[in-house]
Amino acid sequence: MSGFGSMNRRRFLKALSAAGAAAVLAACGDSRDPDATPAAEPVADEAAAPQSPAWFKDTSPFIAHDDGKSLEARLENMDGLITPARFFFVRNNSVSLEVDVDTWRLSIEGDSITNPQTLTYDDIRALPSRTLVCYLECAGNHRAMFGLVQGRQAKGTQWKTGGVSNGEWVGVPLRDVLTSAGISDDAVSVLLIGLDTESPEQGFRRVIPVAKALHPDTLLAYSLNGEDLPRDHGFPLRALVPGWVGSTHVKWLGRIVVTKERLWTRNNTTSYVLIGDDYAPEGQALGQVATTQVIKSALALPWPATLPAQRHEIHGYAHSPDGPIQRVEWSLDSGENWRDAAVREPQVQYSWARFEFEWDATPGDYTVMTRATDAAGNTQPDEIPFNEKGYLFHQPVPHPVQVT
Ligand SMILES: Nc1nc2c(c(=O)[nH]1)N[C@H]1C(S)=C(S)[C@@H](COP(=O)(O)O)O[C@H]1N2
Ligand SMILES: [Mo]
Repeated sequence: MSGFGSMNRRRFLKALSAAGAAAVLAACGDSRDPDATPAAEPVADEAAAPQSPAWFKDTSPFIAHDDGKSLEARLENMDGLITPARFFFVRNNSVSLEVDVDTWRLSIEGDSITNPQTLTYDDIRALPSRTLVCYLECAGNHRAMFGLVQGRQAKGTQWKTGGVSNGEWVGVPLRDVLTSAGISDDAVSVLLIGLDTESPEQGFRRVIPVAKALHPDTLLAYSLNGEDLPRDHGFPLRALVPGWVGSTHVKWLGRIVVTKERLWTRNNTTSYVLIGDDYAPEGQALGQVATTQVIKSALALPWPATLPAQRHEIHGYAHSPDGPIQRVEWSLDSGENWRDAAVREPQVQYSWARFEFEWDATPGDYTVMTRATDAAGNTQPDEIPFNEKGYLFHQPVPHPVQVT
């Protein structure tokens, strides 16, 4: 990979934690390999995010958050329906992994599995596959809005609108793999475990209920946008759980454990749980476990945006786990008055939808809002209750735009 000269990346990470970033960067002569492929042109006017050992991809098109784990996509870089992999957001709980596909194995085990399996990459690739266009969104996307809109900051990475992207995925239905492993009728929980040992819980893991695991659209995905899964997005294999929060889409999958008991781990008891006065604790969780995503919309504009006074065609993206987007409205006065935007075809299940509107922008400071409605009749609500970790914010987002 580029960016680390001849130093092996894993050693680089070890050295970083042992000696501290500054010393190692100095010893490497800034860690940048002058012969490496040059970074893409910075796509926004702000300074490029610094390259970090936490990721393989060029980080310059992103907003890199201070936690070193979150590359927020800039929606203004997106034009079509599919997010190019180089602009696709990344969220890690530790760092991106380099997995050797020749020695990689996926094990399927647990007390509800009668025929445990150890599958190779070739085994997976030989199975019948499905292709889905599907958005992937972090449960914390829009989290910053709790502070900006409700005046109460939630804990966690302060994502604005770029903790989401839309990809074309190819994979094997998890259902087929579980069926050949002899999943029994008494199965309750399916635990997906990643290989990232440096995450707070050894191997990032997330439980999904058996009904969702057996849904024919829940995939073990090996391809994004016609290419092998990029390393930052879980090569060689990740879960794709359409409509569910990003944390269920476990990357660098290594083990799947199916059990008769309902399983509780960090990621469904304290993390990825809606905690607050309006969320009654369920099971061993401190609140309601975040499972399906919620309807949202956002503008493909920098935050904040500055536009020249003229007629503009503005676009953005709306998505819902409950079916196609039927309507998107926009407002220039913080939601007092709404007009309809055009929602573009195609409307593919699980995909986000592109919307557009024309705005004859005259000088001034504006708060532009959008509000989506899906075919099932769900609309972005005026107000949602606060939750401590700031998941699933889906009130209309007040986008600051200055027209000069
Ligand atoms: N193994 C593993 N899988 C993981 C994570 C992780 O840290 N480790 N992060 C999860 C979270 S919180 C999100 S939002 C998505 C992000 O997927 P992406 O980085 O491909 O955009 O991956 C999920 N899968
Ligand atoms: Mo996430």
